[in-house]
Amino acid sequence: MDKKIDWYKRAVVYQIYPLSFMDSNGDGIGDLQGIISKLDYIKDLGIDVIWLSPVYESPMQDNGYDISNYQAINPMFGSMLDMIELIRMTHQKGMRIIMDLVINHTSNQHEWFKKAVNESHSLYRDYYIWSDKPTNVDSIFGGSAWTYDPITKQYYFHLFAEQQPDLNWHNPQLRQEIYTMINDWLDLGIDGFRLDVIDLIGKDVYRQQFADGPYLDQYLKELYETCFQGKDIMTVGETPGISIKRASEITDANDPKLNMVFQFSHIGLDEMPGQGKWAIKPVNLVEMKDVFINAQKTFHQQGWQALFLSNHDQPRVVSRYGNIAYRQESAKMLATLIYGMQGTPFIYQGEEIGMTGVDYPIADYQDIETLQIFDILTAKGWSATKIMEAIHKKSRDNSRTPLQWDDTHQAGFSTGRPWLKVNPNYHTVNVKTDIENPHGVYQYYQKLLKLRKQNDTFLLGTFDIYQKDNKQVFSYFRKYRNQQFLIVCSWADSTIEFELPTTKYHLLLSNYETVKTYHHTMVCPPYFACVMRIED
Ligand code: TEU
Ligand code: CA
Repeated sequence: MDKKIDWYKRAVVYQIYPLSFMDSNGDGIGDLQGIISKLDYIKDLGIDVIWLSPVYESPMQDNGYDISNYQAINPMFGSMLDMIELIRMTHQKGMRIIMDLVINHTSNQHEWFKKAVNESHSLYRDYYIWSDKPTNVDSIFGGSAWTYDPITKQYYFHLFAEQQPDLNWHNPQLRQEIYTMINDWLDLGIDGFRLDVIDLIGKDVYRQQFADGPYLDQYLKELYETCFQGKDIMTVGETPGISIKRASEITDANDPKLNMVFQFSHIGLDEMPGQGKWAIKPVNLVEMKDVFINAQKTFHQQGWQALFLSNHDQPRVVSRYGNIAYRQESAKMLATLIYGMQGTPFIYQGEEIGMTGVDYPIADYQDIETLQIFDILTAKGWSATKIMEAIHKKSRDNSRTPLQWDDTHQAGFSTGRPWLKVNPNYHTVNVKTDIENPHGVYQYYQKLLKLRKQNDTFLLGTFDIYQKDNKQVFSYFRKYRNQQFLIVCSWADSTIEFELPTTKYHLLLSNYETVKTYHHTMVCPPYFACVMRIED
């Protein structure tokens, strides 16, 4: 094994959404002590790093992505002592922990914003973005990006909810305050950060340049030099609005800014082009291959990326790309597809047991984006049926339902009433049932992650698509030195035949117990996946 490779490239990351992970005190809300009680479960999966979604003080309009105090822990999650204990315990188990850093915006309850709105002449006024007249820009959650402040009689800018005013990164004093805060967390023992919508900080609002704005490289460089340089940490930027090429430049180790990014080009493939996330279309597998070919080839040359299909903003993968009639098969197939590629694997809580999405009535949803879009689409004249169909498919609450630990009261998540309804399928889909099952999803993840760790080909190898025009099978080679793997992933819901490039291979892993082949032909049952080593 090549020892010189940075640890963050070899690492496997597990994302925890604290609200929904594990409730230790029966108030229906997941918390830090709940996480501490489940560290062995995470470690046993094969995890090296935990990414903790925000636990800072927050009015929770956007579940913590609206921070009112960067230096305090939200009491609903626990105390600063609990946080210190979580860091210590994570380290004790041989893992690291990174925090979410939301610095494109704050909550409107942050002291800076409160001072900024109460007084036009406050020093803090310039920490935010103001205008006498709103421009014609929509926020990402829908509706205008400008909200009127009746006290100072100007509009403030927000790319997300109106309770999330955007920070003015052009103000050097604001930048210094943020850097100090980041360094304080690093001093406390945090191993790095996931940087929320970091591609937005270089924006020029008046020239209508938002993602990948003209100041992005400059501010990222300054952030790197002031906070990250020379430290043994991991930084991963969320960059939904950036091209693959730019994402690879930003993560180029020869001009370091961030270790890696979440690049989003594969995420919008079930959307009608240009019509936003709620106008849905079926995924075209060949189109998806094109996107991954481009990303894999670009990052092979320069930079580094996170491998992900899901997170707390995205629907559950089984419901989105797989098939709940083949729940375990498709969960494993999708894992094989994405974690066979080059990059650092990110697993979102619940993916490792094949959790699925939900289809609640609107009254059961909690997500601010979902509730806002319900009103907006209603006003646009969409029928209730069409709106609910879109919400069932795409609402962020799909992935935010409590983690299903067992088949007891509230899926073992809480002794009380959870903040968001538990998915009713917890009687069959839960951690306890899954981990005990040798054919469960969890044990497959363990094997897949182990295979990755044992073979540098997954880490360093080239990526070459096989049978690009095949509309049902996503298959690719990974090659490094004299080793060559072929990954085969069927998206078909029936049994199909697939022509292999050779008859000389050794099967390393599959989501079906028996694999039938004759000559060059492999018989692929629904959602079949395998990893094979090519022997010639
Ligand atoms: O998300 C940013 C983002 O642009 C999207 O993922 C967006 O939330 C999604 O497309 C809407 O459907 C980050 C966080 O991950 C998200 O939870 C926050 O709401 C958002 O930033 C604001 O902080
Ligand atoms: Ca709790």
